[in-house]
Amino acid sequence: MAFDLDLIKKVYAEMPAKIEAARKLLNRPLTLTEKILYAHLDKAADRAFVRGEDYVDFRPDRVAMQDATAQMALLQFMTCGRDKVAVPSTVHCDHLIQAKVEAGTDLQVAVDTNKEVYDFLSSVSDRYGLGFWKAGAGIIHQVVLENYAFPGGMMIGTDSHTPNAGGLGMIAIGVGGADACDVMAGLAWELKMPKLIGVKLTGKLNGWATPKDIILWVAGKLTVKGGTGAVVEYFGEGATSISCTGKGTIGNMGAEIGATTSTFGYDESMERYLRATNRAAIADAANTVKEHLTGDAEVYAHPEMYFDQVIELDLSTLEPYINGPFSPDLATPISKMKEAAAANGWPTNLEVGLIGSCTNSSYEDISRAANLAEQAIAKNLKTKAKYTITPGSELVRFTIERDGFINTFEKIGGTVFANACGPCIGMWAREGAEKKEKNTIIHSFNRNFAARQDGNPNTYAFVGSPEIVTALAIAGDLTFNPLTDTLTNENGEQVKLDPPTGWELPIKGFAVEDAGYQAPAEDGSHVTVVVSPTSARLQLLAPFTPWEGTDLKGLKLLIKAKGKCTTDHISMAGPWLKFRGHLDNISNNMLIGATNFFNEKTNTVKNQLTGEYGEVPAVQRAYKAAGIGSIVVGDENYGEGSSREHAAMEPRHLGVRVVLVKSFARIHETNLKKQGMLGLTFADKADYDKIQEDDVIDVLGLTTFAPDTQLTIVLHHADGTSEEIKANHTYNAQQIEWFKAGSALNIIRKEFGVA
Ligand code: MIC
Ligand code: SF4
Repeated sequence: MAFDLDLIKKVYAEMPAKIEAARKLLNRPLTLTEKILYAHLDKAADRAFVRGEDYVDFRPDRVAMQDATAQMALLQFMTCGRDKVAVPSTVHCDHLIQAKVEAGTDLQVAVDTNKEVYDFLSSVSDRYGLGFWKAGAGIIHQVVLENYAFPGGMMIGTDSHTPNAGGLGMIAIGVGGADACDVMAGLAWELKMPKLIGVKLTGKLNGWATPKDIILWVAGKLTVKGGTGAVVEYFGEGATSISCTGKGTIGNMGAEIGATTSTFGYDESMERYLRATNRAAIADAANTVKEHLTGDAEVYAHPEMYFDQVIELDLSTLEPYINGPFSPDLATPISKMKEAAAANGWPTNLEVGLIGSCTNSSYEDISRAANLAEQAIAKNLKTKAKYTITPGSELVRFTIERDGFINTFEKIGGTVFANACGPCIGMWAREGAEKKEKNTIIHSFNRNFAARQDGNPNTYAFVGSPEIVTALAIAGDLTFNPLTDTLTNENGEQVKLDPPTGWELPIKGFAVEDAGYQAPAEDGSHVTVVVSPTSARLQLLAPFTPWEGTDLKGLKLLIKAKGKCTTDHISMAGPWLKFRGHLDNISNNMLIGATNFFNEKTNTVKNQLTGEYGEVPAVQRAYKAAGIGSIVVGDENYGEGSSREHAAMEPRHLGVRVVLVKSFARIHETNLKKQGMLGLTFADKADYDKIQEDDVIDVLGLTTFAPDTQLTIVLHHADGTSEEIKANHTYNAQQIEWFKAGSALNIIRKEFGVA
């Protein structure tokens, strides 16, 4: 069944005229990204937008949210006085399921322990007209790809890996909950017109190389910052030669280079996938506007004339990559792993191999991994490392069980976890992790920041394709190269694994008994949404206070964070996920993972009121109690990683006023703005070095706060001297209003007559 077919048909019906108008305006051939963006403008454009400069209002077709971010998004939505969501929206219960024993047991435990939150999400969905996917249905991005994504569409999702839907030719963008709230409330959604990176894929993957290796290679090339503010558009014969789900993997992990999103032109692989997932009607509709669902031929023939940056990759020569540890862009080709591990002292004994997640759990991925498992059995190899499988959806899980793959995995000692995020987001009760021993794991997920999977900062986590993860788990060795190396089997013979084979789509078709979907009530007005005032997990939101109308003076430095400070460092996941609906409680994890520049320690900062060192949230609460504002200073790409707006709401709630950094990751910067915070960057990055531990800081120029105008920062040092530095910002006129009102939501509430 295809959801929202009428909506999709409407998009396609209007598309040709809208694209024609854009073509006239730009007066040149168009990329796919431009076609989709210009076809989703809030108001018809009267000029071509400047990429990387102009803020533009869009009308996305739909919204998706996962349980860990939906709580905050919907708590915000509930305060803005709307009766029903304005565009089709869905909620997916996937992040709160802990992987411990195996799927069935773990799911039951999750259903019990998260009852209050699931009931809340289910009743809010019912009340306001959202589709609800129950715990066990699968991971948001896989479920969206299987049910909602469509070529040429535009969506936003409260999760940074929303670009997974680019695999089906969408512009799908990860955002914070406040952005989702705007769109669900029927408002336009603003984005800076992205720059365009073109990736030309030539040749064809062969042997052990997979779509995952394409994005691992791209991540190595562009780094975790390289895609910031840009959409990555893949094209070329190599792009059409890979499966739709393989494209999804590439789009998904584009989040790891900071890209706004990634996308691919509509092709036969997408048509096959749509038909296989019961959406022939969408494929038929897409076929009627085919030429609009891909970039113009002239663009792909001369990409350097139309993209801001072009990179080219010959898939025929691509070898598998392993990225990590601790960062997804540290790319090592498998043939160089032995050297790299020795040179860096990475522990090579592999303890666990984990496949699956939202990134890599398609039928194709699983069938190819199962082929390797079958080879291990046939060649009498004993699997040396532990091995786990996290299916991305019930549709995939049911089908792979029917086709015998789960049975094969179990024969090599594999454990199947629930269709959920599990180990990918620290929801992994890994035995012994608390001992914090140095050890190595490899997975086919997308992120490997320190402590992300099991809470142990000494776990060296590497990322590879499901095929490489499986081969390495069989070998139990990070430096095993299945392309060249042999293994000793149980008979003492040397055996070699053959390159994996599998099926793009199930020959017998997909099957499922209960996909886990719950449709909303036709009329939800009678549904009551309960939030207990004594709950530890849910808390109704009180609006943030507006700006006081003066410059900010006397701010205490809370922390000068050193080096990588991702949203995992600012608002840790794992055990803290349970507080995602309770702002005050989750604020107790604020910045506990960030390294204090002055003592190189985490979660130990100087309380300037007492001179003593304390935990970051506690010190900040002391400033709040004393009515003193504070400032957080950070390094490059601050807030990289996830979309969680808790990383912006916690400091806001606890009284941090300003975040001043060398550079921001896109979603986090927007989240700060939406919540009424000041997110600033050093005009001169070297000024980061001027910030001292006991600094008291003023921010001047706020009474004349205007776009493209610097603010002045005065540092009052403890020795009585002071110095002035300049800060840049990217606030436009509208965003300055958010700051003044105390948050973007305060403005919406006023517009809808709630405040
Ligand atoms: C992640 O992969 O880090 C998450 C958990 O999916 C996040 C969202 C969240 O923090 O809830 C993301 O990527 O946006
Ligand atoms: Fe879940 Fe991991 Fe995917 Fe995020 S990246 S949605 S935590 S599986």
